[in-house]
Amino acid sequence: MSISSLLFEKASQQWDKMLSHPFLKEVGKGTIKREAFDFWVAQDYIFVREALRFLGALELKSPDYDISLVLADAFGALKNELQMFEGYAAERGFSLHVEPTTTCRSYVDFLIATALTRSFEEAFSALWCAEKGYFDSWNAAKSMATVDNPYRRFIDNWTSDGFNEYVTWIENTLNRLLNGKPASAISSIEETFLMTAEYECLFWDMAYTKRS
Ligand code: MP5
Repeated sequence: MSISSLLFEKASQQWDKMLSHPFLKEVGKGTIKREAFDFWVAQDYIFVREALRFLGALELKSPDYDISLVLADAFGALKNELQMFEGYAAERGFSLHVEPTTTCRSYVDFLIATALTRSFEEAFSALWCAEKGYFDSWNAAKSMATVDNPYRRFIDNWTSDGFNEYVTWIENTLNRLLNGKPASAISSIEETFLMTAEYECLFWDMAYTKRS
């Protein structure tokens, strides 16, 4: 069994919780309360800004040039996402300059600490979890969405062919890097992957309840 399948199997409970989350259902149906959606926008804006640092730490530890180049493109994708959030907030007339919730702060601190203090592979598994989590989550919302869904730009962003390719590349690269590693190296990667999946669930809970 590939490492990615193993990780995915271990996190099946978190994945089920994530994909059946009422936030995503209501985004898909277009019935989510605007305040809850806007709350998520402001918090995810903070997440993506901090993700630049996480990616920077990964880039610094990149084991080869091919990986470095793909990560370099990912910075551009983050910049486009930040502009998407800024455009939406400007249209809706709310400020993105808010304090991070405890969940948001803890999640980004966890990712950055992982990238700085653990192996590249371990931090890369957290990246895969976060990106795969968003790809699957937004596809779950998409499966319920009509063409006139008000959140279409967000749905399209994380369900695009380009994003799918990026997520698949992370998965294949992770499998390549971990092929033949001893079980002891895999166990801490499993822990990090599971913790990231937990944080993904908590992030949806936080947005839905508009609480820390
Ligand atoms: C992502 C995100 C996806 N924007 N927010 C959370 C809470 N998890 C994952 O990352 P990216 O870099 O926006 O594709």
